[in-house]
Amino acid sequence: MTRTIDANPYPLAFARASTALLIIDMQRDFVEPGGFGAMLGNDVNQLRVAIAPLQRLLAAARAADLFILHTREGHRPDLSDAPPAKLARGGGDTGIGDRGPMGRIRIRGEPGHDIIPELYPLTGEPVIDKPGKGSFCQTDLELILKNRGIKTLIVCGVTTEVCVHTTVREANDRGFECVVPADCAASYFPEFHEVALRMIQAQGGIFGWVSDADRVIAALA
Ligand code: TIU
Repeated sequence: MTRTIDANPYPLAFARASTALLIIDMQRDFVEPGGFGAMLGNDVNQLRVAIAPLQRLLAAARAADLFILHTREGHRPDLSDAPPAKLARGGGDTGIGDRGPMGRIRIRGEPGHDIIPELYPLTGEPVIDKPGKGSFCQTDLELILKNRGIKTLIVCGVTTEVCVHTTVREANDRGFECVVPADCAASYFPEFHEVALRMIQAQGGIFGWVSDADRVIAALA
């Protein structure tokens, strides 16, 4: 059955069986007070506003039997999958692989790398571990989505202008239709969040759609 999500710049047609909810990098080190993001001086409250709408959307997606996937940005403990250019980036004293406030920074298995308890994956919801900002780069995400017959992605998480944007761009070029519920994504920089969402929907939806949790939930019901 074809449904529509009320979205900008125009309604997005979708079917529940071919739609997935993709939640990007809701990891403790980005989102929690006392994590690495906060240590760098970022205001994590700018990201935490997305948690409650995302909890509502996640519950609705589970109730609608949508395919749900989660991503985490991070690396192997030996850093063999971390590009030297990424390791050098930032210029600070503490970076990827170093000891941070919640274990080694961006390392799989460390507390700060894990997904926040409010949005923790259930058994059967794939978790994609990605070494980059985009969720398709050097992961099996595309294979998993194609195997499930997924055509439409509801993309949420943090941060809007970095990992959410990169993922939506990658997905669009691979033929997926992406909608970002504005209140289910967030940035440390509110102006970047706003402009990132405007960029997606400009020019007739140049690489996607923008909606919000309430409108997506209504469409799933
Ligand atoms: N997940 C994600 O967006 N990774 C980042 O590094 N984002 C920043 O905004 N730093």
